[in-house]
Amino acid sequence: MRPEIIIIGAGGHAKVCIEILHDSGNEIAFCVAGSSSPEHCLGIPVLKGDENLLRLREEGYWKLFVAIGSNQLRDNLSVLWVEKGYQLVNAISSHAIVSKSVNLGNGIALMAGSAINANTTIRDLAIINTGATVDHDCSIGRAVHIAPQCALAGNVAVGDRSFLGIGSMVVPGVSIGCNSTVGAGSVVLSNLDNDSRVAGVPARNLNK
Ligand code: JB2
Repeated sequence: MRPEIIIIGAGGHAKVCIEILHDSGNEIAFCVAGSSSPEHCLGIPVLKGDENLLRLREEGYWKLFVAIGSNQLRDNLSVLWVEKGYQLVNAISSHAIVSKSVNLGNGIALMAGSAINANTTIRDLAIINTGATVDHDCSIGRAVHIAPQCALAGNVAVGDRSFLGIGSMVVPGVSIGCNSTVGAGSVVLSNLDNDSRVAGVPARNLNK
């Protein structure tokens, strides 16, 4: 079995995650990305086409990190390749502050300057991006992306695959449904249904 990590993606998100994984002592063998990708991503060779993931699995690689910002794509590709025998690893910056009572899934990215407080749950494939803060007793769903500098107060729940844009804020106790989008800089004061699209201060529904 090969201990080096395979990365899916070779774009901006991959660069950040590669540095975090390297800095925490991991070796990375290859990125696997689309046909228009560069030959290397931060010095890591890029293989083009997902058929390479099958071959690498047969060669004994089993550790996978899906470094793709799109929540839906990150979720879909993870399901597919975990079924083929890969296991998802976490990319947790040594500059993230994570309470010891936090419950973490797999395939998660916690960027530099993020802070996760007591008794919060972060489910598989979530991204807590640079400088974002998630206070106590929060629930962050599968394949959620909390963008840089967001601030979530205590007891906030964010449903699977939702995206909170850069610098948005959520007041205590609010629940955000699945597959929702909160625009950059918004302030969310009340619960949001699944598939919501909101923006502004206070955040207002854009679906209507
Ligand atoms: O089906 C796929 C596939 N689709 C796209 N299979 C594989 N193996 N790779 C795929 N990709 C790859 O994802 C593309 O070839 C490309 O290498 C990468 C997407 O790169 P991009 O730079 O467009 O986006 P990103 O996901 O790395 O970053 C976005 O999300 C981050 C969280 C950007 O919005 C960043 O600014 C943001 N920080």
